[in-house]
Amino acid sequence: MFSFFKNIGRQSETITKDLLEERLIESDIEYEIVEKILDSIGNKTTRNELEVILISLLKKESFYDNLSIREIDSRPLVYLIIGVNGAGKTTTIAKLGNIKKNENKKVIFGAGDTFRAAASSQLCAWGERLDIPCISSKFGADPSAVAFDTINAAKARNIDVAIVDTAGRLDNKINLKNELIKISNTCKKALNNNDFYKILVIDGTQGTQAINQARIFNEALNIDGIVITKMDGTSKGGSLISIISELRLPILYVGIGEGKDDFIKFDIDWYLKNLLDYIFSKN
Ligand SMILES: Nc1nc2c(ncn2[C@@H]2O[C@H](COP(=O)(O)OP(=O)(O)OP(=O)(O)O)[C@@H](O)[C@H]2O)c(=O)[nH]1
Ligand SMILES: [Mg+2]
Repeated sequence: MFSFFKNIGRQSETITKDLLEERLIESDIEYEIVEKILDSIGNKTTRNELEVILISLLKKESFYDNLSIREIDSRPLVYLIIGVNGAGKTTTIAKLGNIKKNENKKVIFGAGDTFRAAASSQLCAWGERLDIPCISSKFGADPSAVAFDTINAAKARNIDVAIVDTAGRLDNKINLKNELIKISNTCKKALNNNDFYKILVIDGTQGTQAINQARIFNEALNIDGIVITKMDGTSKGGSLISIISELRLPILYVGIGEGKDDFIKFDIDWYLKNLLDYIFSKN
């Protein structure tokens, strides 16, 4: 079975269309994409031929041209973290904060999920463990106000990176999309119109469902990049293909556990190599 972290072993030169179909399905690639791949090959395929097809799904126009996040060099650098309920946003904020801290950056957290009573304390508890200050407000407060206060605190305390949490779900009366647009506008205002990153967190075990949700978030706010969580909970990495090929957004990190260090930088060439190794493995 295709696993992100396993070494696959001996490789075949070519494989038949039938075996290719089997392996693509096994690795959790959406059938629509499987069909697209199968349509572009003959009865057999080589690794090189398949690599070209996958590259056209996963990269920009050329092999050397990866999807990458746009450069923003304003200070404080703000990350607004969005995604559905339970995707792993708060944990991702802790992991990202930890990485930035290890790069000797001063970091602050903003507990912008005021919808769930325990959400603020969950993020601020991470802040305590990581020695990162955390701005929070009371349950039910306006999340935009928390974002505003966090950015202002970052400015006042000369902090490099501010990471703001959001709720994945809101009261029916409040439209999540409108709320996210409001927080986003507030961040921009607090930054005197400077740009900031909007990062979408997706649960990697959710497959197609996650993509549908991602599409909605991306329509509401133009997302800059994606973090895929819980890849330790699935041996299959095929859902990443759908996410990249459909959304055309860079994947920044992959979550591989619940701890602060269970986070790896995503490398598309490494991913592609592992996927091809699996598809062409002899066993
Ligand atoms: N195995 C594993 N678990 C993860 C990973 N990332 C997050 N989790 C767990 O998934 C659960 C939900 O994570 P949270 O970070 O609370 O998710 P959230 O998106 O903030 O959830 P809400 O605040 O309810 O919207 C927690 O139990 C996390 O420990 C990961 O990469 N691997
Ligand atoms: Mg949360």
